Amino acid sequence: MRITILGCGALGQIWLSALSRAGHDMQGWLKVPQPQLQIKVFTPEQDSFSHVITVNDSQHLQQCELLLVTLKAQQLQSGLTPLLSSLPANCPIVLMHNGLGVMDDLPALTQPLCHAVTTQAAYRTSVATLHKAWGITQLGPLNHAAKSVSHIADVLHQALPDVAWYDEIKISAWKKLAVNAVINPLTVKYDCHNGQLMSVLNEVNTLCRELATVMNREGIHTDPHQLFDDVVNVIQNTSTNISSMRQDIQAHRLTEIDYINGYLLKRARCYGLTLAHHTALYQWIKQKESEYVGDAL
Ligand code: KPL
Repeated sequence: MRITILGCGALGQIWLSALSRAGHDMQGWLKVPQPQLQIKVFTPEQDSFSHVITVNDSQHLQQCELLLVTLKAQQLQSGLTPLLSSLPANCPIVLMHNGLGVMDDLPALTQPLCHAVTTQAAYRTSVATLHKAWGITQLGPLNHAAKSVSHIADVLHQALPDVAWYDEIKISAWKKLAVNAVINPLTVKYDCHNGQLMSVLNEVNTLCRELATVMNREGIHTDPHQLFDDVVNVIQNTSTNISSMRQDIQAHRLTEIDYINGYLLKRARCYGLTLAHHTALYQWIKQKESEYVGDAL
């Protein structure tokens, strides 16, 4: 299959490597074009794979059969919009990012549009990309045209398992948003690894209660105790992680806060709810971002 990956950071590179090894005709799409992309990826078992990947080939894009977008939510509009007119009208687009609400930023699309929610963990060092831990990926439709492209889940599953198709991807996306809305900003507030949040479980509990009120209004049946247990599980299972938001703050990049806690607060307002603790966390992160926002734009 002819596949383009837009966004060649750590997550994009583990997919580039896995899909190349599965025999697909791959290219990467970069904001700043370069002749080719050399990548080296270590699997969780420490096997290493090196690839030289074609970059920004517009002919490849015009014949593309899948566009996998691993840009962060805040980069999507400016990254994806310029590619749409070259992309075949029936080419499925898979958006793989944290958070919700990007549809509000995008123009109307003819292409089938899917959302992928993943727990695959990867990060980059100066010399290689490390696929830190195997995760699962849930894929589902964001528009009507995408209801007939569930075979994409099999293509992705053969390269980097586990991948499964979910017609109700909104449920998976909200559950992931809930985890990110608690862990990510708290690790910035306390400048700590995920595992150190075990010492602020009262705060975790309060944030989960606020989340559950909005999720239930959204039709995602959520028990605050269950949500708390789920978040604590992720804190324990990713205890040595530096959350993606903390990494963004450390690198003076814009964070995904508007698509995580910001989206939650937007939905809460629709139901006349005010979430005092999520509002305070949101403002905390926006304040941090504003200290370097000139460099990040
Ligand atoms: O998804 C994550 C992130 O950092 O964005 C968690 C689950 C919090 C793991 O670090």
